[in-house]
Amino acid sequence: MTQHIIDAVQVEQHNASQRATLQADYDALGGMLSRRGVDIEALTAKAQTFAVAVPSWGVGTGGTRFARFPGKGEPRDVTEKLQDCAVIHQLTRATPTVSLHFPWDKPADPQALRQQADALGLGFDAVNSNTFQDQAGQAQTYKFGSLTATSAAAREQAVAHNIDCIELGKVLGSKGLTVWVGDGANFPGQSNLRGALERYIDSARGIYAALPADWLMYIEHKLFEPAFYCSVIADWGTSFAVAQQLGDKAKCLVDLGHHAPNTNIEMIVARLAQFGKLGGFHFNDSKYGDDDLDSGSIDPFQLFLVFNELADATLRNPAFSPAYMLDQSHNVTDPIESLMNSAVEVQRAFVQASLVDRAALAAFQEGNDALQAAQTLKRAFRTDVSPILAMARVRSGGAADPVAAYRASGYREQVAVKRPPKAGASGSGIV
Ligand code: PSV
Ligand code: MN
Repeated sequence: MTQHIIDAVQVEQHNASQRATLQADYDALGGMLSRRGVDIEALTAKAQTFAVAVPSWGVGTGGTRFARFPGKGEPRDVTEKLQDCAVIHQLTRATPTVSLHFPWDKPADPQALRQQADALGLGFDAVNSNTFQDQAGQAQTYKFGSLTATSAAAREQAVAHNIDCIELGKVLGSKGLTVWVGDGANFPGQSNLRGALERYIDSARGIYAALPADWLMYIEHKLFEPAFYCSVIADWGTSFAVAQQLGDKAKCLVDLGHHAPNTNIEMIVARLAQFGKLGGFHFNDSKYGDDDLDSGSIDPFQLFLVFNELADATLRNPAFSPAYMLDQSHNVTDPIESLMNSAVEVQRAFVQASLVDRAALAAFQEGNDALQAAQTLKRAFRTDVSPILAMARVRSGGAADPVAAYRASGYREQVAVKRPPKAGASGSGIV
């Protein structure tokens, strides 16, 4: 029996207050879709299957390199992070798993953490390693790189940390490891470009060898930051080459903020899917760089186009199932609200992409009717599927309007009392 953090009666009362309006909107949309030959019930059932993992680090207030402005009642440890994640899932019914980051989330007792997650109705998605920071007492520094460091001892330490993450993940029931390194150079000539990648592949082989048979290793690329001249794993081509070198269990992870401005991300998605190397996503949105803004807040059409490619890939191979995760930083909003909204925005793109008339699109493409092909996508994108999303949530036991239900619950005020800020927690910025 799942333990609910928000009183289920309160959620039910909230839903009752929305029921009549929601039903009217749902029926109107159903009528409109049926004239297009689309069954709203099938779409709602599909929406109910959607799931995206919540990043444990997303429930705390983020920050920039300049400052961090802590929020009230921030979770102070991994158990409190799980409670916040459970609220997000309880109200959206779209986030059944949590992606942990080690050593930030290293539990004193991994079994006990798994039991807590079970009780809250949560599971664990891919675990993330962190070799982009030094930890207190660490023997080797990552100042000049981790998996690609010129120092063999630093590389060995980084490999060992990734293997520790796998071991912890096994106890937690995770099935994947996401590897992102900040390694690179700030000056031309600082690093031998080929040598650094050779060291990366060599280190990554050591991690890959420790992967259980049913695990995947997700290689995450990022154009720049913290290395501002060149990053070792800077683009999807490098990520793809590395994944090819490592083997079938290595796949590429696409973080939507990790590309040059104006990059055609949906094409990267199509390419990786075509060659069987698309492992998963870190969803967020971006205006200028790796902004980690809320999913769908800047360019919802791009998110839709990504899902349009995923829908195409799924039609070609029904077994195709990349891992969906959010990776965001919330500086001016309540992180729980931002994560709920973001999960819904990703789910919205998933449902809208299912509305694309694929036979018509294929015919327009075949006939080189560019205008009608584009309109076919736009027709799906312009359809407001909000009533489908709300109905899916209500039917799955969530809230018609997650943010309204959350605010009415008073959760943030309650945890603000229970979770006084840690002394010295603070001020300093993180990227
Ligand atoms: C790096 O910018 C990144 O996208 C990686 O996924 C990290 O693990 C995460 O952000 C948190 O810093
Ligand atoms: Mn990421």
